[in-house]
Amino acid sequence: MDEKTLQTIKEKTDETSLAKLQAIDNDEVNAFIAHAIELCAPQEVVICDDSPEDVAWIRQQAIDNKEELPLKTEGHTVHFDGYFDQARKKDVTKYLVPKGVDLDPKLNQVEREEGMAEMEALQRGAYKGRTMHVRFFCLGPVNSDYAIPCLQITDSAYVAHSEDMLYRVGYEEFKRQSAEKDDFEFFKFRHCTGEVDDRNTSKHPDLNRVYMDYTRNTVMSVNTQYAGNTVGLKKLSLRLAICKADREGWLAEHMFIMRVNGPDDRKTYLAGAYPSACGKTSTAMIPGENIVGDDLAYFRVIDGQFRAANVESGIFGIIRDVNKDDDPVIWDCLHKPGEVIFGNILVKDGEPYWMGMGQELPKEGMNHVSTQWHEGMQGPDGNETTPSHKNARYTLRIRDLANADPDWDNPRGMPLGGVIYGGRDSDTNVPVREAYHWDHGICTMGAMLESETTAATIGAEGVRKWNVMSNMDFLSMSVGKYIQNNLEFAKDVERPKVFGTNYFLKKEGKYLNGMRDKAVWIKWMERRVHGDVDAIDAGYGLIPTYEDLKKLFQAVLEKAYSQDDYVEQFTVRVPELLAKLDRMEEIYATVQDTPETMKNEIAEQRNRLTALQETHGQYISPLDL
Ligand code: SPV
Ligand code: MN
Repeated sequence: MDEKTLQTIKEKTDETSLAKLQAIDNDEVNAFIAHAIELCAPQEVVICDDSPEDVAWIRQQAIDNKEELPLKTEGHTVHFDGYFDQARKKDVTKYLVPKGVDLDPKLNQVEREEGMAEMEALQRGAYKGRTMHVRFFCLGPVNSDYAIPCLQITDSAYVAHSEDMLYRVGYEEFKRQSAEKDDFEFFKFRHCTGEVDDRNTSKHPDLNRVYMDYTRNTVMSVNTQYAGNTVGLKKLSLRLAICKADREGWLAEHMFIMRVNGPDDRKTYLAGAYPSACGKTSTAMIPGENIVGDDLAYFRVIDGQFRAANVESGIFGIIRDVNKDDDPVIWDCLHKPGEVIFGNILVKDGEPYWMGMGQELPKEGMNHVSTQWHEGMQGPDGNETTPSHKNARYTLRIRDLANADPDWDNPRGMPLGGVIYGGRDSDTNVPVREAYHWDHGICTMGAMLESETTAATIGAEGVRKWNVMSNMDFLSMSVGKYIQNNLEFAKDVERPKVFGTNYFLKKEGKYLNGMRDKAVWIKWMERRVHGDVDAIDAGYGLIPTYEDLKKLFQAVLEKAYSQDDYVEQFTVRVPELLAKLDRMEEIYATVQDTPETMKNEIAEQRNRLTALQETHGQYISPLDL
């Protein structure tokens, strides 16, 4: 370490902390820490390693400084974010781009020098009187091809504690990679809580900014507590990982990974991308199957196999509607002693409550609105408030879930049998379909993914939003290039089958499927991966036969599945399908670098559907195909 850097760090740390840094002995690490000290002016700097003592210390810090409040059940705490800081904010999340660079007109960007000046002004002196935590974590399994070491600087013990639950520790990984690799590369995050009120929430949510310096693998955020903006390894890292994957020829995806249990102990791994509120976590948590991860997946070719690893070691899940009957495994974890952080729920007498938990909620208590919330209370914006926020969350460790796949941490990841794209769609797609081949799936399922807004989102209900691979919010390159990368990935090896799901088909305002039916679709996909069952060509993909579904409904749900239900659910809705192609052609006409393959797949889909329309009409029963 050079003398100046050493002095800057030494002034704020004790010898134990300093020794930990010296053991890593990396100039870029030291420079990032020294710069944070100079910029943010902390009272002290604490550097943690992977030891259980350091991990426990951080957890206690979060409680001592009241970022987390203990609940009645041992190990449970609650954390509150400010009223205006309950989710990721797209308008203040921007890429810092070098002069003259345009990543894509669809992405939020600011010229690097300008954005950096704004960010540094907001972060200057932000750690005054506070402790700067320096933490080392790892995205993906340590000591694996997937591993990306990450350096997190934050003055929030809640952020550091959340990262202990959601990610693998990475101090030893830093030491190893720094010593072994000439081209050692890591991600860096600097988060500043900013000025806070007596509830530890931002006084200046309007000055919340999240800026990605993708050319330097760095993300900075300020004036926010919400984990989606502060926990560097979550969505901040996904944006950097998409860039890195582009440089290195692999894929970083916004997907769950699950193990589906087939006949004779067969284990089949599926990954799935679903926009918010489309059943992503509940699919990964289907009873009888096993979860690997619920949010971030890296795809790589290893030893000639298409494999995927869970980037995380925990779940930051939506708690709304988690109830005993539909989510018994999560419910159990949220009620037994053990480490859980609840976020933005309602607390009464030390017990957590949330909307949709299947029991009556107290009419008053402590929540994100007030320490003395009561029913009918208005928020600072004059809107009526709810007992828990619609985006209220829980944070827990995968290993604490009874259905965790014992292999979830495998450094080689999992061989993928299938990739699923699922959206919320009331009138177009059948509940489950299979692509003809990889390119067809990537283009017509992944790149054409749409989801309808729900009552829970701001604005009109039922508006379709285009969301490429459910990764639109995190793309750090042009849309066309990202699709092209997907098309080209793993060209020389056997690729997974691609499926499209839709749990939200409606007739006259009523859902055509029950919550549990997805357990059947998942089993059908598993059978298709191994060629156990036949499928019918529906012009825009392959759909199940009635006989196969009837058997699976009986076996999985002990439910009699009628032929009428099948016909209704699996009717090919040609006008809606063609309208979707029209929408997509319109959208992709505005994407400058739409791959030729994409244009061809859309055109071929249109040809197949119009040909079907001529012979079979507008609404085609699967029995007539
Ligand atoms: C999502 O919104 O996709 C999440 C939660 O997984 S957040 O951390 O906000 O990204
Ligand atoms: Mn997510």
